[in-house]
Amino acid sequence: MSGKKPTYVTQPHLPPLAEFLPYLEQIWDSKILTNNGPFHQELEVALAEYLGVKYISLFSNGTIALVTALQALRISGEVITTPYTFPATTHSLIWNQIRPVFVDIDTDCNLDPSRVEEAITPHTTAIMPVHCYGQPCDVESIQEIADRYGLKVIYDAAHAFGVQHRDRSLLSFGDLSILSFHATKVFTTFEGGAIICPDEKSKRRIDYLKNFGFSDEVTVVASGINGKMNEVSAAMGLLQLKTIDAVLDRRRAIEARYRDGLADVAGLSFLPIPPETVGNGSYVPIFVEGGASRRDQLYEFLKGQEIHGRRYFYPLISNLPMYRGLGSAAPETLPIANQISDSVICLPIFPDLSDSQQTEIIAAVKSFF
Ligand code: T4K
Repeated sequence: MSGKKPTYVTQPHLPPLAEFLPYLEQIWDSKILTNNGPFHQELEVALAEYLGVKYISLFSNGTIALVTALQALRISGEVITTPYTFPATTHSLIWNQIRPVFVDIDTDCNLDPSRVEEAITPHTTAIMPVHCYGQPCDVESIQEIADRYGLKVIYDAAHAFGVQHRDRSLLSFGDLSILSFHATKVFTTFEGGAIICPDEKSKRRIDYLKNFGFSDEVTVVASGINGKMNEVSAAMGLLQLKTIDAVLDRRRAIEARYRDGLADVAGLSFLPIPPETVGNGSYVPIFVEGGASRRDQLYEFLKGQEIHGRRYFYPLISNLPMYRGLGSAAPETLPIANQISDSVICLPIFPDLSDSQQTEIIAAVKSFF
């Protein structure tokens, strides 16, 4: 231990506690703690407006939102998805008795649409891509394939809060998109998530599904789950929304400074900046040449200086014990995902990261190389 204060890959941006207390007082006064309470209703409206989407259904976390999105569209059989993600994406399929079919990613870390068609079988019902690090998937190509084969598209947009693509919300593409509001995310409600719905009818079904299937006090229309967001989380969301523009600006500025400060380092690269996109600075992945052992050396070197990057996403999901037996999980069929997973480190990025902390991180990475 160096005695130095650790810098983690991320950290929530918390408002002053005094600003949260009036919300808590309201909750204490009303004694409404959950079940579509007033803050929950207010946050759904405010978020839909802020994000520029039609309807939102709030959830207790992003994983239950994914599980419910698949239920809502009655997805079954096989779903084409990316191996380069957090376990929640793939696990949500298993929790619905759906077989994941892995397709390789492109160098942008997102599902490669040119590889999707060859993975379609008579059992395929949907495509579930991830906007990895908030970088837009090739939404047009994916939709074109889905339309041609009659498939649904569910985006795991856990990282994509506030991202604009071609002058519209990235969350408005596909049939449904899900968000995560976990403590480590750009916008947090402690734990939380959401499904972005294109119309009132799909929101209504999703609202039933997240509340055990109740459509009214005595009618249960589906075998739903408990996916509701509580009032304390919803209040946190309302408070977070007040500063979200400044938070996104700060994150984008930090990302730009990393790109600038490390631009000339040989043996290290960044993702290309996606065209026609306003990003959210949610993650800053760097890719280290020389294979996993070289990447791990950098990871340990930084850790020794209390700089705790994270290897998002390593190990690759298709190499995990519960998935590696699938035909589509063979490493030979997923060369880019395996290579990127062995080379990635996400650097610390969060609004309260100071310039001097970032200067130290940049200097540490440079000194390694
Ligand atoms: N789909 C995708 C593509 C996802 O990335 C995720 C979640 C999901 C779906 C599922 O959404 P949720 O069901 O989680 O809403 C973290 C998060 O737990 C997870 O939400 C996130 N993706 C994933 C990328 O990162 P870990 O295991 O790396 O978290 P942890 O606890 O190691 O935290 C990382 C660092 O953040 C810590 O070193 C310190 C800091 N931290 C963490 C927490 C929990 C804080 O400063 N405060 C905190 O409260 O998974």
